[in-house]
Amino acid sequence: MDAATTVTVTGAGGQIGYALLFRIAEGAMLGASRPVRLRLLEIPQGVRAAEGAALELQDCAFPLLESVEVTDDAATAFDGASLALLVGARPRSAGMERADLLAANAGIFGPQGAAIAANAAADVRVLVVGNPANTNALIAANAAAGLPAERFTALTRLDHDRAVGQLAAALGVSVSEIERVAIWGNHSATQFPDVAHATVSGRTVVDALADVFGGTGAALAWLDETFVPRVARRGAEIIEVRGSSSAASAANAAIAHVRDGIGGVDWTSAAVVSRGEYGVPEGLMCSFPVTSEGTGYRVIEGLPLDDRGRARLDASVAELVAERAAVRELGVLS
Ligand code: NAX
Repeated sequence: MDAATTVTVTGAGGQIGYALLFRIAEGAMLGASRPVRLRLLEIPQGVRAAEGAALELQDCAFPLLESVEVTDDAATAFDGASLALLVGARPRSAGMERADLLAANAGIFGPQGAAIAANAAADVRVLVVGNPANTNALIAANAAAGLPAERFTALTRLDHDRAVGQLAAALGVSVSEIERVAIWGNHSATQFPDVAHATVSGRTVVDALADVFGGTGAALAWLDETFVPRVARRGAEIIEVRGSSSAASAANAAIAHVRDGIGGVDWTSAAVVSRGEYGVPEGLMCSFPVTSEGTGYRVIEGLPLDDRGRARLDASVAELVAERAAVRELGVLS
C-alpha cells in the first residue's frame, strides 16, 4: 500500500461533490493501492449536506478511505493537501450581471488560492471545476503566492469527452477508437471543439464522417451546424432533459483529468496556463490539446490551425481576455 494522499474537495455538499466523493474513495482517481484522506470544504449553509455525504462514505466501508473531515475553514481544509478539487462556486442568480458573477467568484477563488499556498503540501495540484472555471483558476493561481501557475488547471475534460461521445455516436464506433479531439479556449459556449486532427481507428474523422454523411461538404456542415454547437451547449441540454445540471459526467471528467495528469496520457484537453502557445496571451488559463508524462499537463504544440479554426480559437480567447480584464478592474489580479 502507498502512503495516503490528502485530497480536498470544495463544494462537497453539492451535486458534483456527491457524484465525486464516492469514486475518489473507491480508488477511481488515484488507483487501487493509494489510500486517501478526504477534506470536505463547504460554506456554513452547505456543511450539513457534506456531513451527510461523510456519513454515507463511512457506511461504504471503503478500504482505501483513511479519514473524512468536514469543515467551513479553508486553512483546515487545505492543510497538507496534495490535490485540491475546487468545485464549489457561486452560481449566476436571476438578474446577475456577468461582472457581478466574476466578482462573487473572485471572492471565493482568491482566498482559496491564498489558503492553498499557505497550507497545502509543497507538491499540491489544483483542478478548478466551479464556473467560470478558467478565470476562477486564473484568480486562484494569481493569489497563490509561491506556487507555480502550472499547478492550477481548469476542467474542459467534460467538453472533450462530450465531443468524443458525439463523434462515436455519429460514426457508429466505440469511443475508444476516437483519438486526438481537442477543446480550445474557454469552458463556455465560445469553446472550440476541434476534430481537424482527430482520427478514428487511424483514419481522419473528417474522412470517416464524409462516408456517413455522403461527402466532405456534408460532413463539414454537420460539424459546423450540429456537432460544435451541441458540444458547446451540452450543459444546457442536460439541464433541459434531466431537470438539473450535469453532475455524474462532470465528476467523471474531473476524476479522469486528475488521474491522467498524474498517471500520464498521450492526448486529451485541459485548461492550463498559457505560455504563449498558439498566440494565446501569456498567463490566460486556456484549454488546449495537452499531454502528460505523469508530472502534469503540457500543451501539444505545432498543430496546424486553418483559418476557421484560428477564428474560433481567437473568439474564445477574446472572451477569456475580457474576463481577465473584468477581474483586473476589480483589483483582484496582482
Ligand atoms: P451545486 O450548487 O449543487 O453545489 C455547489 C456547492 O458549492 C454547494 O453545496 C455550495 O454550498 C458550495 N459552495 C459555494 N461556495 C462555496 C465556497 N466558497 N466554498 C466551499 N463550498 C462552496 O453545484 P454543482 O452542480 O455541484 O456544480 C458546481 C460547479 O461546477 C458550478 O459552478 C458549475 O457551474 C460547475 N460545473 C463545471 C463544469 C466544468 O466542466 N468545468 C461542468 C459541470 C458544472 O456545470
